[in-house]
Parts: sequence; C-alpha cells; structure tokens
Amino acid sequence: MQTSKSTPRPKERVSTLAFDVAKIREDFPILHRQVDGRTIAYLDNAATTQKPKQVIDTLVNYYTNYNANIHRGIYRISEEATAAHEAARAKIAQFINANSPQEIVFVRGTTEAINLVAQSWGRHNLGPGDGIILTQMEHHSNIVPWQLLCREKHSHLKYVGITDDGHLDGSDYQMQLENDGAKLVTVSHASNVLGTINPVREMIRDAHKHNSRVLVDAAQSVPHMPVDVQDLDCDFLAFSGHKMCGPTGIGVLYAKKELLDSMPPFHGGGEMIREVHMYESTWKDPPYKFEAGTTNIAGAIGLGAAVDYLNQIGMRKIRLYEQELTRYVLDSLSRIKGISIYGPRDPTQREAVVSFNVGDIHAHDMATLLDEDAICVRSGHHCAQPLMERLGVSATTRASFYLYNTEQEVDRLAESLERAKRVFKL
Ligand code: 7TS
Repeated sequence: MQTSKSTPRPKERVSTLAFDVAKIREDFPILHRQVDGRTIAYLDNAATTQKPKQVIDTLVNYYTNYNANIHRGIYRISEEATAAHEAARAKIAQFINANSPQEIVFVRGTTEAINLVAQSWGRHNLGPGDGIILTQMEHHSNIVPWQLLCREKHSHLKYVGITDDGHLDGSDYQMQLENDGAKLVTVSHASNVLGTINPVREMIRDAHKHNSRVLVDAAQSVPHMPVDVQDLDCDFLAFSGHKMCGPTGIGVLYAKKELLDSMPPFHGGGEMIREVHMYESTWKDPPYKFEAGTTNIAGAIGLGAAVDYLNQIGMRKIRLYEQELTRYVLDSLSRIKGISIYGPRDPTQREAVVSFNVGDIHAHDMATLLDEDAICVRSGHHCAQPLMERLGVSATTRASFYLYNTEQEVDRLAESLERAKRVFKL
C-alpha cells in the first residue's frame, strides 16, 4: 500500500469540515452490501449514485399511503400526491435558486431535458447556416440531440477544443463566438470523464454578449456543488435525479420563464392541454405544457427527498469534502508507476471523477480485476467518444466518488491497481 499512515481518516475530518462521513454512510443501506465476503466500494457515482434510506422511505411511503394520479383527483390521497409533487418542484427551484417553481420542468433525466430543448426551442429558433457551439468534452447526450437537429435544420456544430491538461481552450471558445457566432452554446458544467469544472459563468456572460443562448449540462455539477442559475444567468440547465441520491427516471430542465413561455410543447397528450378540440388544442402554461401524460410522480417526490437530504448536509460542505477526497485520490493514484491520469491536477478545478489507464492493461480488464476486489468502477468510453479521440485512447477506467466515499476506499482502489499490475506482470 502506498498511502501514508499519517493521512487523517474521514472521522477526523469532522472537526475541520463538520462532515461526518461515517454517519452519512449509515444512511445508505447498499454501502453495507457484501460481494464474496467483501463490502463493496462503490466508485461509479458519475454513472449513478446510491440512495439514502430517507429517499427510499419516501418512495415506500408514497406507494404505501398516498399513491394516486396528480392534478386530476379531487379526493384526499390525490390531493396529497399533488401537493407532495408540487412541493418537490418548489424545493428543486430553491435548490438551484430558480426564480420560481414554474421554471422547473420534470423530465426523465438530463438526456430528455436536452432533447426537449433541441426539439422545442431548437427546432423553432435554428435555421440553415446557424451554428451551435459545444465542446470536445461533451457526453453523447449533449452531442447527438444537436446532430439530429442540425441534420433537420441544416445548421452546424462548432466544437471548442481542449488543452492537454484537460481544460477548455478559452481562446478557441472566443474565436468560435466571434466567427459568425452561434444561436446556442451548450456545455457541460463538469466533465464526466476528466472531472474538469468549466468556467460556465464567464462562458455564459461572453455568449450573451454575442446574443447566444446557453444550455448548461449540469448532470455532474448539481449533485456535487452549489449551483445558482440566477448567478450563472444560464438560459437552460439540465440534470438527473439519479446522480444526486434520487430515483432513476426523473430529472429536471430549468429554463428562464420567458423561454418556456415562447417554446412549443415537446410531447402531446393528456395533462399538458387547456382545451382539446377535434382539429386544434391549446396548452397549459409552463411547466405543465411540457409534462404530458402521467409523469414519474414517485420519482419527483423522491427527488424532493433527495434535495432535502443534500440540503441538510449542505452543498458547500459536500463540495469541500469531495475536493479533499479528490486531492487524496490524485496523490494516491499518481504514486502508481505506469499510470496515466486524465484531467486537471488541481482539485479546486475539478471534481472527484478520475479517469486513468495503467500501462497497456485494457480498461475492461482492469474493471474486471477491480470487481474481484468488490470495487465498482466504470470502464469504456463513458459516452464521450469525441473526447476519447482527443485523448488518443479508446477507453479509460474511471473511479468517481460521492459524499459517502472514504479515503479507505481510495486505499483499496490503489491496492487493487497494484494487484492488477502484478497479475498483468507490469
Ligand atoms: N451529461 C453528462 C455530463 C453525464 O455525465 C450524463 C450521464 C448525462 C448527460 C446523461 O444523463 P442521463 O441521466 O440522462 O443518462 N453520465 C453517465 C456516465 O458518466 N456514466 O453513466 C452515465
């Protein structure tokens, strides 16, 4: 083991950060799960996060005591379900400091949120020759919807490059903005591969000077740091509940009210209409205009519980804890001979998402070996193939951390990587 014995244990962090990771771990039943006699080390949080019992109990309580469809029943349990659903919307609005709950549209996740913007706002605002600026570190969810739109509208994509140390190339961005502009800039707040936190506030300010709208893919930021949409002044912001202790199948599109007002519906069906006649219909006001059919009621209420859970700990504390954990991960892993770690080295400029390769061991082989030690990581292209091309690799192994991960788990990862090297005779 290459880690220093004198490094403070998480328990000791309580005094400096008032962050009791041992107590937090008690809230997550799955973290006690054993595989082949070993407790799992769950290090795949960029893919999805685990759920605290507060969220699980909220879902069980909903299905046990007041499961009913919303916005339509005038009986008690339907009113309770509607009230809990709308209370969740209000909590989420407050969590990201939206102007009002009407700016919060419930969707399935980040992917659906981005498709909604592309198909509703994009289809009505882009035309032949218009540009969309995105970056080389985007997740496929923030690439493919725009490719589909460009194909239909004869618009085009303009990519901002990245530097060798995993940052966006700021001068390239300025050049892309100045060279015949763009109707939209769409950028991830934090990379799901490199961990890089992008300077979205400044990017939005500059985009607005060129009359471009900005969408922030916040799938990897809202769960890990305070995000204030009014401070950022973003036009759209998308995130997923399942990456922030909430259920799967629920996510959020935030958009400025005037944009939601101006946008046509995305899906048609029940609940999004005001009146339906044989040949034409009228729509409800946002956000309901964008929430057709029976939505994921339990998911929204569960996401509200996840927001309560994160709030009670504090997003600033979570960010600081993860920043220190990132420092520990980078220090520990960089001691392994033959390892290539991707992304910025400064923990203040990145998140606890660490992608790496060791020698010529294939990422999938590495993940399989780590699994033998009950360590859960992801390997592959992480739905970011253009970034893999830029890095000159076909795949990486990725360990990604959350508020319940510990330095002991980092130590386990480092030991297991050393074991992999021995197995592969490196
Ligand atoms: N954008 C980013 C930056 C992401 O990391 C992800 C998911 C998405 C969008 C899509 O989110 P979804 O909830 O709609 O699927 N990222 C990952 C990942 O890194 N591994 O699995 C999913």
